[in-house]
Amino acid sequence: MTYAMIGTWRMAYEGLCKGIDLLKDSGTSADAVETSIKEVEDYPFFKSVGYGGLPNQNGLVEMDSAFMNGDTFAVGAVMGISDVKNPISVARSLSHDHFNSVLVGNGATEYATQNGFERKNMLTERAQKIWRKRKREIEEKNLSPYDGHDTVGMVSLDQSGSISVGTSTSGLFMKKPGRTGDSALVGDGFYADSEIGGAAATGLGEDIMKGCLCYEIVRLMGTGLSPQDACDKAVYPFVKKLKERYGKIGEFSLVALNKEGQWGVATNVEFTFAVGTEDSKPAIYIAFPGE
Ligand code: SD4
Repeated sequence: MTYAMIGTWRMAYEGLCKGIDLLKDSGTSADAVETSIKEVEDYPFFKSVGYGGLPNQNGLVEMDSAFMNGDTFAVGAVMGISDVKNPISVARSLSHDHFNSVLVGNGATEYATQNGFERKNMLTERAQKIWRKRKREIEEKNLSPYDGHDTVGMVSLDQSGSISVGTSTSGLFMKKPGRTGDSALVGDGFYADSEIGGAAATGLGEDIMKGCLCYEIVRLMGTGLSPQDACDKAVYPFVKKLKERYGKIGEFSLVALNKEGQWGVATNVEFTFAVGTEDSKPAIYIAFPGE
């Protein structure tokens, strides 16, 4: 059996290389997802994930993360968790529970603390500086506060045919306390079914969730479409509909992988992503808005 992994944005690359190494050595897709996302969460210069992530309106870094096992459909997720080093590990741990597998705010942080997950002040000096500057600009120039957001999403296929997916983000910069997006919502920001494939999203969660886009991509792959055709068919007609009916639309990008290790992407903005497969070394690619 083959193995493969796809991740959103340039920031996914180093983590994805680690994930691919695991998969090559017969590691599980779940370990590949967790390891690769932890790498992104730990890197202090990515402004939208984990340590160094930009804070909310009140200056607090509130993070969303999710994990899904495509063999069992087990899902674990945290929303608005703070002061925890690796939200993805908390999400994966929660996926083992049938009850209480999605936790928000203080409850998520409390679970992490009680279960021995490493605590950490995730707000860096650099993130604080950017926050202060942005706050000034917003006040002086009367700008929209919401500027900048990215999620790392990883979809992984291992040699036993198992597919897992994970996401992690500090969400929309300057978001209101308690705001969440698509990244920890199953079917919206992520989905996996090992008999078919998996998908992950990045972009303006408020709009991604309107289309349940990750579920839709996996569903379409299940009808026999390639990951690229499924991405095209799920995303572009929805972009068109949303523009027509809602009037405006945020930026978003989706990645997909199927059980043969084939992949696809769809985006309405210039988008970098990383892919590694049994046949092609990990590399960074760029996609342009399609229709
Ligand atoms: C959210 N989807 O919170 C996330 C953020 C993101 O590119 O991915 N932005 O809405």
